[in-house]
Amino acid sequence: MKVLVAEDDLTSRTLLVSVLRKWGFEPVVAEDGEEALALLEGAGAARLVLLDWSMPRVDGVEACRRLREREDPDDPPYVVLLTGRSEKESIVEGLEAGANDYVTKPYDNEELRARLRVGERMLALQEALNGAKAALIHQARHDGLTGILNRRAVLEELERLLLRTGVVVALCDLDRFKEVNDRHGHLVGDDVLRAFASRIGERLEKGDLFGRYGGEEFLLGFPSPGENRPRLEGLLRDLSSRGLPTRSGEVRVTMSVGAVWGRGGGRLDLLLARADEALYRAKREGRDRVVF
Ligand code: GH3
Ligand code: MG
Ligand code: MG
Ligand code: MG
Ligand code: MG
Repeated sequence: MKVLVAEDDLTSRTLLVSVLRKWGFEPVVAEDGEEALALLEGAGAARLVLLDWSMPRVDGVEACRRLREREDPDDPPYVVLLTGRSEKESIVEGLEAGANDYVTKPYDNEELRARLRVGERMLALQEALNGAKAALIHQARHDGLTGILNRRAVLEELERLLLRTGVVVALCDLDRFKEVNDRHGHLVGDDVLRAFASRIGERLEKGDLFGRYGGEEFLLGFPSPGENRPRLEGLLRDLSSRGLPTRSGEVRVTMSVGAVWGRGGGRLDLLLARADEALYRAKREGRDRVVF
């Protein structure tokens, strides 16, 4: 792990660097606070920081304050002030400036090493937290079965497209899906829904939207009014000509689609109602078709 060492005194710096190397850290060296701030910027910078207090230009406490002001709240560096100032007021000032820890010189090697390990644990905890947060955010927007956008997310995205440019909304409903469940069981039905989502997903282009509206109903959104009928018909043919892989072999399904163009600035609920009417017509006219 990289450790940034900001220390103006050559002897202290050399000692610190050699002991850090011995412990397996990768020291990055700054000779004052300003250099430290520059080295701590950007991706790949050290997250563990050792700051001397008294340094020319920008001192350690000031560097610490500035670090805290500009830090990404999801990726704060772990800062240890390492200083000869041992009076209580300085310790309080250093910690209030945002230091995570405060070590006085002359420091004991074993203690410093243990305190750096505390820093590593804190950084690992932050990383785990970030991972969990990212997973939760993903879960909140994606359907658990198929992995595509869930109802809320796809409606949000359609709303956004509708505001900006207008959108073609295609409401897709698998035909006689109840029979798939009745014939093969619900687990195979679930496999079909997953395979369906990935089959459609393969054929999407950048900027297209695709999400699960609910059950065996899906929403597609295309940002431009042209060329969509042949694309939707291509999806239908693709679906009806090749079975979808499931745990008990291939299952062939078809879908019916109601598609409508929504002009920029229109209302999504009205657009969806029109798509639903078109879908109803597609079902009534024999299924496995698109109605615009
Ligand atoms: P239609 O052609 O008129 O759309 O007929 P359908 O059978 O597809 O329509 P219906 O709305 O009567 O039935 C939908 C079926 O989809 C019933 C329900 O059990 C099934 N279904 C909905 N969600 C899931 C799911 O997550 N997994 C499985 N396996 N089945 C689901
Ligand atoms: Mg100094
Ligand atoms: Mg349905
Ligand atoms: Mg159906
Ligand atoms: Mg139905």
